[in-house]
Amino acid sequence: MGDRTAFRTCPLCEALCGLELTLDEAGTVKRVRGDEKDPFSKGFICPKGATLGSLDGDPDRLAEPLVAGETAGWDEAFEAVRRGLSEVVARHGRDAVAVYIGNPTAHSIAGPLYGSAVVKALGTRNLYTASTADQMPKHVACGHMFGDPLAIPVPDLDRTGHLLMLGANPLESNGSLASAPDFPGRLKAIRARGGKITVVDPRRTRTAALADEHVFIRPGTDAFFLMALVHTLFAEDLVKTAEHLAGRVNGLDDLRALAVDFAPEDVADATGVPAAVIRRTARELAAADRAAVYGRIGTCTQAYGTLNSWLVDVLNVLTGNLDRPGGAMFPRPAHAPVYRRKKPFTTARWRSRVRGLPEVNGELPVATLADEIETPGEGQVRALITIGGNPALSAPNAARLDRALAGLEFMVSIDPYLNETTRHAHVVLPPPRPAQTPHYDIALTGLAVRDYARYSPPVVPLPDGRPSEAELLARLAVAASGTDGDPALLDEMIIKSTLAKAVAIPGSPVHGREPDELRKMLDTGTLTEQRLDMMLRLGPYGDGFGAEPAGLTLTRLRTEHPHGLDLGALKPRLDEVLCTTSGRIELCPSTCAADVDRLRSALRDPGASGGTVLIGRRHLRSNNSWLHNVPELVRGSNTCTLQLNPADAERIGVAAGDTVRVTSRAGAVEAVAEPTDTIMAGVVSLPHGWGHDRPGTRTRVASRHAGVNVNAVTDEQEIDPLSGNAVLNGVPVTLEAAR
Ligand SMILES: Nc1nc2c(c(=O)[nH]1)N[C@H]1C(S)=C(S)[C@@H](COP(=O)(O)OP(=O)(O)OC[C@H]3O[C@@H](n4cnc5c(=O)[nH]c(N)nc54)[C@H](O)[C@@H]3O)O[C@H]1N2
Ligand SMILES: Nc1nc2c(c(=O)[nH]1)N[C@H]1C(S)=C(S)[C@@H](COP(=O)(O)OP(=O)(O)OC[C@H]3O[C@@H](n4cnc5c(=O)[nH]c(N)nc54)[C@H](O)[C@@H]3O)O[C@H]1N2
Ligand code: SF4
Ligand SMILES: [Mo]
Repeated sequence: MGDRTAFRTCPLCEALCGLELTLDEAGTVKRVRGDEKDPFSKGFICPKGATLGSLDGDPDRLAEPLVAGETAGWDEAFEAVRRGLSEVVARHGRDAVAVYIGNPTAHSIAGPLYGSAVVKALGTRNLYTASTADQMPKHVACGHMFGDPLAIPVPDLDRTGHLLMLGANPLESNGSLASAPDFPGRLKAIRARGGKITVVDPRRTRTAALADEHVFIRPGTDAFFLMALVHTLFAEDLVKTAEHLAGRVNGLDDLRALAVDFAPEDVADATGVPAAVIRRTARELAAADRAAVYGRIGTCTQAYGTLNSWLVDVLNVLTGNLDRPGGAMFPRPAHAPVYRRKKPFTTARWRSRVRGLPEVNGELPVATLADEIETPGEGQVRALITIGGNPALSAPNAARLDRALAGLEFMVSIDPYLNETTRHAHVVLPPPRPAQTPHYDIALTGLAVRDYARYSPPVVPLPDGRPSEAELLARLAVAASGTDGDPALLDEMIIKSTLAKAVAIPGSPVHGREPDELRKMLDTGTLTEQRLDMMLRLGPYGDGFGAEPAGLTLTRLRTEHPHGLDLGALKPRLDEVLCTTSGRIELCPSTCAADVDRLRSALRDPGASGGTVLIGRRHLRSNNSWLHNVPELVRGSNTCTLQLNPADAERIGVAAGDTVRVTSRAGAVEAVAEPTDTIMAGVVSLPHGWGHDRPGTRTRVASRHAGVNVNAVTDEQEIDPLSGNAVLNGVPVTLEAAR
């Protein structure tokens, strides 16, 4: 017996790369390469994927549950969870238990399939996720425009001839809300076929350097810039009433009226972008044969996050590029039935107790979690469940949240590490390592630039008695409900109700059939696999339980397509997607229109601009807060530096390597200066996810490369009002040389 090879999708970022793993007899991952046979990633890999073996074999990864800091058995740990949660619920009610769901749950099967069961079992209104520190504005904008917060158009990278990109740096991040393995290669291909890329960013990033044009913009002012583009399209009669969108768009006149006040000349000072550049950008966008506008986290995590997200797709509509090849298109994931009935999008079905912030997508803003924990009174949060999240580092004003976590009556975390957040937990339940975990990207294939499906079974079997993450979440849901039922019943219930609904809906491939008969046809694997099989078979490429004999099933995906299945380029599908009450695209939703008042007032307030502001950044070898324990990824020079323009460095009297004190309303942090002319004057940048110097953690490598936490400075009081999203970019700060 020697080494063996196994294949799976990389679970680390949104790029969905296929990996080829070499394992020894003991199941240790010895080498990782790109899977050349993956039809989507074609062998592409980045340094994070290449070091997945180190992450997988990290000796600091928890192998067993911790109860009160001591190693415990699984039954004992779950009993502690059941007791801890029921005591809080009995004393303070269901809303006293909050749930925080973090980023890695969007990269797993378990998160999307079982996360909401935990929340439902608790019956709490206090759900928080990393989405409100990320893309919630995009959900809100798409909810209002298309009726479905999950209907997010992605740039059709492989066919576009013109890409206008704002607040995204895919050469470091590998892309987001646009899953595209080898995003850098796809960008280069746009240029190679004669297309143009324009990047709008306060920093000249590696992505900007690759582009044809880089436009510096003052942080937080994209909405002015985008409005001026809209203004120019109308003013110069460049709005294309594309044939395929004719009669399907509401609100064109309202939009034209809104944009009147935002001529390029009116916004040039605020944005720092010359009026001539704005006009030219609008003209080029309108003239391009196939163009896409794409905005990412730099446009979301700011005070006008929803307006930005909305205006990006407004531009895609006005230039006739929405839902057409080479433009911005809606992916058609294999696991999501197209016939599901959707309720029209609304927000504010409830509000947060302390600040009165609206619910969005069933969630409250993470920016107010500390308020809810710290503020006494009826409904105060006394217990917390975290699932794959590290809000003690990732949330705005994380230092405050960190203190708040320490005061909870009970906390349980599903997490492989004892880190800045989970050190506060009374019980930590570690999921198995990636090699032992099955993979299917439920969340991300819905955002991919080609239709694509891949199922990766675990490459190493779980040891007896060790629960998978799906089982952990199912058991947590049972514990949260206060009962001691069989977690398997949860899957059975979901399968039963999904099939019952599917047979009742006219237009579904199984309309009129017997649910019991369908149930018997499901894959013979784990219950998780059976649920996935059901979803694929009911999906747009599925076999419809025999109705389309050549269609997709999980068995077929697993056995015939172990390297993944390419389901083709994106297809126009507005009809399948659109579910607004009017049945049309709402180009000027009233909520967005009303928020433009705020934008207009800010434009008239000359005090609003000026002063130093802080933004974030990402590095290829990092992934939020949790890859800093992988030695290969933190080797070399410190990347947690404060980038600032040489002019600003000179003004405060610091040189490279000196320490700068950065102070905001929320707090202060000291970081090493890295003067660079790649960043605008008046703007400074610190990456997030660092600050691993807290006591009580067990991430030995990360502790030696602690860095500082930028979220000690970001302000939890500043949010985008429509989405509740945190403002992590454009934070007003003052700088001084530290002694
Ligand atoms: N290597 C690596 N990859 C990652 C991650 C990681 O931490 N490391 N995180 C993953 C996650 S969770 C996400 S959400 C994605 C994010 O993926 P991206 O959105 O590509 O994220 P960033 O690389 O942070 O790029 C954001 C850019 O916005 C710019 N920016 C800041 N403020 C503004 C502004 O006001 N206006 C404009 N126009 N630009 C601004 C920043 O300078 C930065 O270049 O990346 C994912 N991939
Ligand atoms: N200033 C600033 N702050 C930011 C950002 C920014 O750009 N600037 N970006 C924001 C964004 S986009 C995001 S997405 C958030 C991320 O915010 P979070 O999701 O809160 O933080 P992460 O650092 O991704 O933490 C992931 C956690 O999941 C654990 N984990 C890893 N693998 C698994 C697994 O398989 N199962 C489980 N259960 N747990 C696992 C890790 O140990 C870690 O504790 O941060 C946000 N915070
Ligand atoms: S780009 Fe993302 S998905 Fe691809 S190997 Fe790197 S971390 Fe993994
Ligand atoms: Mo994110």
